[in-house]
Amino acid sequence: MTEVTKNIVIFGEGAGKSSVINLIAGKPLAKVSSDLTRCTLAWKEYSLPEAFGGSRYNLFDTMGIENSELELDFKSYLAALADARNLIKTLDDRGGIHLLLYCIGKGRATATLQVNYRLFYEILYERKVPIVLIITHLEAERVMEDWWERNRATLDEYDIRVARHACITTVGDDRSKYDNSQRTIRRLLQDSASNEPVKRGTFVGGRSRGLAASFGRLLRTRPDPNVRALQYKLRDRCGMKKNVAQKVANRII
Ligand SMILES: Nc1nc2c(ncn2[C@@H]2O[C@H](COP(=O)(O)OP(=O)(O)OP(=O)(O)O)[C@@H](O)[C@H]2O)c(=O)[nH]1
Ligand SMILES: [Mg+2]
Repeated sequence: MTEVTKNIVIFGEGAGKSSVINLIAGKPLAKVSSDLTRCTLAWKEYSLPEAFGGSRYNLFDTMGIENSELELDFKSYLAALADARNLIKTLDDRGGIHLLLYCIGKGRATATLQVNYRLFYEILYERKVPIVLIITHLEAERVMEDWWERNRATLDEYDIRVARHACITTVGDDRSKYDNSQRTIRRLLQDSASNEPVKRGTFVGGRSRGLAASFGRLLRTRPDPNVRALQYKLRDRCGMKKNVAQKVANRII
């Protein structure tokens, strides 16, 4: 029987995305940040050396998405979103995606988590792809799963709904927690990745946008209604200010 290959995208702030890839692979494939500088500068693909659960896996590491309105940070925020959009298009051309991993750190659940969840899952991926939550940095917990018990009510309040979750550590100091984390996350991939690849499909406005937008620019008419609809969504669902939503919409349309 031929094995299917599943495409898994991992996103989130700099909370350990690359480390999670290495944990799943069981070897250091992806470069991990060693200081405060951002490490992953554009999406990158890693093919897992071993198949499990009857599938092979391609993991797509993405740029961290720290949102800040400081100009320099805002530029890299926009770059991260443009890169995420580019990955979706690439995967559409390659057949689609099977699972989204939202990777967060052990801190308390906050409103930023909600914004990023909505931005990626709801707006960029249009809720079409299964999503799971990975919580890292939990090695100091006696029982790592306790994080979930403490935070699940807050996640519910923020309306962050995921098919499954994994409370883990990616560091190997405590061998049994590390092994446990690896087993948990591999099982998660196996159980949560969709059987069929999902295509994100045409972006808001799709092909027709090109022509309409060019004419719009030529005639200096009002902006494309699809761009305006997206700006509205970004303001309404992600709480962005008007000028921020305009810039973001132009990067992800
Ligand atoms: N203690 C602890 N440290 C971790 C864990 N996971 C990641 N780290 C550390 O957190 C830092 C960031 O990890 P990365 O894997 O580079 O995070 P990232 O999300 O890929 O970061 P960017 O690519 O910059 O967005 C590194 O110093 C890691 O060693 C964990 O479970 N526990
Ligand atoms: Mg990284």
